[in-house]
Amino acid sequence: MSDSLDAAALLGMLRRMMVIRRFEERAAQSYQQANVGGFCHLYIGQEAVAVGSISALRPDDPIITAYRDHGHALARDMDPRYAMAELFGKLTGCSKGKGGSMHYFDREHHMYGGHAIVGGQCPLGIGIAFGIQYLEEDKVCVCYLGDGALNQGGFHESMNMAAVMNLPIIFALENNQYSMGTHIARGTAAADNLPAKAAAYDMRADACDGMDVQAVYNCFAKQAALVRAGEGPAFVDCQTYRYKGHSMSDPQKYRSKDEVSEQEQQDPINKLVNHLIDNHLCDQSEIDKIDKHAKDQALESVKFANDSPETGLDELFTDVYSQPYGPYKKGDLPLMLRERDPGDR
Ligand SMILES: Cc1ncc(C[n+]2csc(CCOP(=O)(O)OP(=O)(O)O)c2C)c(N)n1
Ligand SMILES: [Mg+2]
Repeated sequence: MSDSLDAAALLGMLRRMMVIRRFEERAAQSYQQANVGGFCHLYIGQEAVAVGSISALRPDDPIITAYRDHGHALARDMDPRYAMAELFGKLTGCSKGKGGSMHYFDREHHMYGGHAIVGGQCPLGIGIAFGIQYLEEDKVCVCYLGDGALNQGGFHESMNMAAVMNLPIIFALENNQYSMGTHIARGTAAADNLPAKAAAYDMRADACDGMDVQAVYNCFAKQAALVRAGEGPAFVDCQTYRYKGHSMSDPQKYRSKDEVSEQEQQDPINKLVNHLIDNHLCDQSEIDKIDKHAKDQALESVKFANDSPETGLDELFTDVYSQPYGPYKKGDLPLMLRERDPGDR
């Protein structure tokens, strides 16, 4: 680890990583207790990517990501209570309980989802970046994607347009080596030469150790400064690993326990803790305090989610269009949007 960040900044990043880790543990437990509906993809192991990169941005730089989105929302300081309530499908959730795990949104913190279609966030990301350019704002959009998205057409179209239009965007590859059960080497051409993906579009490529929060921070600080200076978009390969299954229902037959435990030796939270202690930047009691606070927040988020009201049917048609009935007149609504007589089945 390099040491360009001071103790306060590092402790801030540790706090965020611990909040994510403890939140995800409670999310897993809540899923097992059948309190979470739908899919649930945990971010455990990848915390340094969201925290390091988001710490290097300004609070109003927009971010957009795929369905493994809890970490990004929490790194952006979403209240864990609103994050947990979303998993529980409650009205107090960040998407009013209508999006679930894969569709976190937080307009206040410039977090634009949470998208379930692999690579689907890339065209949306360049749209956000185009908006920044068009309005001449001093912002950088970070669009996160998994290694599985490398093989999606939308990713390549977005890389092309970003390069052609010199858009203010960083494509942050969260290279956790697996796309569901498929290792990157099996499913992705040029897996050992990912800068080639950017070279095809004459785009700047960079890489960082995604298990080292400080390395991620430094890489994104550098790339964001270049984007702001008008040097064009970038592609960053963040080499990371997910410790849990693809989703909560993954028996993980495609990798050995030894592989996982070997990767656990690189744990991004332990790495930062060791760095802080070894360099006398803080003592163990301070670490314990941060962890205790993270655990309390996670527990509190579960209590809040449990106690929150269910999302009612009256919310079914809200937040779909910016106008109440979108392009339709109320009387012309298509069947699925029409107010139905409960007896009319
Ligand atoms: C277009 C599309 N194809 C397939 C799927 C099913 N699917 C969901 S997640 C996933 C794996 C994606 O892996 P990766 O992009 O590496 O992200 P990670 O889960 O590792 O974060 C697939 C194939 C989907 N959601 N969208
Ligand atoms: Mg992956």
